[in-house]
Amino acid sequence: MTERLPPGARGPTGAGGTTRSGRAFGLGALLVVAAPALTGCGPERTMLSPVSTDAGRAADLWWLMFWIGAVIWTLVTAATLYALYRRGRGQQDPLARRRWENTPLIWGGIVLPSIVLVLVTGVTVDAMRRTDHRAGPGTMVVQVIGHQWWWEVRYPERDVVTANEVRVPAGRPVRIELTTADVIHSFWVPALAGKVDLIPGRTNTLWINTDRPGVYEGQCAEFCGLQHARMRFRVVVAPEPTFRQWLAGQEQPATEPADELAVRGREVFLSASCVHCHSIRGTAEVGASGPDLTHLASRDTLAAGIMPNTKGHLGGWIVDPQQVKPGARMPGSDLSPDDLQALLAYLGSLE
Ligand code: HEC
Ligand SMILES: [Cu+2]
Repeated sequence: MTERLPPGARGPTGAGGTTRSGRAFGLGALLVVAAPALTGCGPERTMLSPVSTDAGRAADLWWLMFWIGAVIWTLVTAATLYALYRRGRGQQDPLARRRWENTPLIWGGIVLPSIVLVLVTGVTVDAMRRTDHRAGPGTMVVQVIGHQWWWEVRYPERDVVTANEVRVPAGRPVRIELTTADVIHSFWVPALAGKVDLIPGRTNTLWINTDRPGVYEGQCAEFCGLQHARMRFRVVVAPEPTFRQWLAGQEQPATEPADELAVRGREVFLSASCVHCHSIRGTAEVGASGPDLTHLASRDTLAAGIMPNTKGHLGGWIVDPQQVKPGARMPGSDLSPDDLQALLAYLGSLE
């Protein structure tokens, strides 16, 4: 006789169990598919296409750990499936037999992890040692100072200050000296070098050494407050002559305004609040809490790499920075449209 269940009752493998595991599986699959998007790493900021020997070492480490992880994951999954298969067929769990009891524990729980951890630690320490270079005769020093939420960039050998763009010559070792004006930040240009923190009261160093000219995207990699995600920068690697030309230009004081509109723009700049926070060398050199604007027009981006340096974006930023970057340490302004146009003409002339 067949046993009948009352309507609505569930058998031992009832629908409840199936849908629950089905849902868990669906969620798992979704996470796997979404993972690359959730990391927030676009193709322009990946450490897997290195263009320097140092970044190559970091990428090699990444791949080593990836493959070790892949092998371990495969082994553990195979063992789990095997145990389930034995149980499903009503066989005794092989791991439960006395003779076996401690063997998998000793090998899988102690010996294997120890080998893996010692290996990975050794390889990592070696890579760290190799990327910590010594200053030589050709070394160039660039100081980078972190601010909420932008980067001050200084060339101490010349009297050059800029922001959010680190220009370096190709084929020469560059020592980046990292400090911070407020909280902890982290300097990360994945294609060029590892990641080093900017810590209050300390100077950390990071080396950039590549012979491949290009523009490499960087990002603050240590949560530092509201606009941490919009604290970007770029490293521009240029051939030596191009770099020298740029540096010589940056050394000059600000260009004198060439027409009446720009002259008026300079008046606006000097009479508005701007001078309390910004310097323009040769014009007003008091403000230091915001980026130096002496050669603003020579930069490609504005407000820590979040938008292109165009007249429209610049105007929008000056009128209402809080709209663009809420929390940014710059207040909005209530300039008249004429004053704003004059100011934009002046700032746009600061090549
Ligand atoms: C209270 C200080 C303060 C005042 C006043 C101020 N700024 Fe700023 N400004 C900042 C800070 C801080 C930043 C960096 C914001 C960021 O990227 O998060 C900034 C960024 C900028 C930038 C972008 C620079 C770059 O290289 O990305 C421009 C341009 C600028 N300010 C122009 C002005 C002008 C023009 C005025 C006057 C109307 C002004 N600022 C008033 C603090 C100030
Ligand atoms: Cu930061």
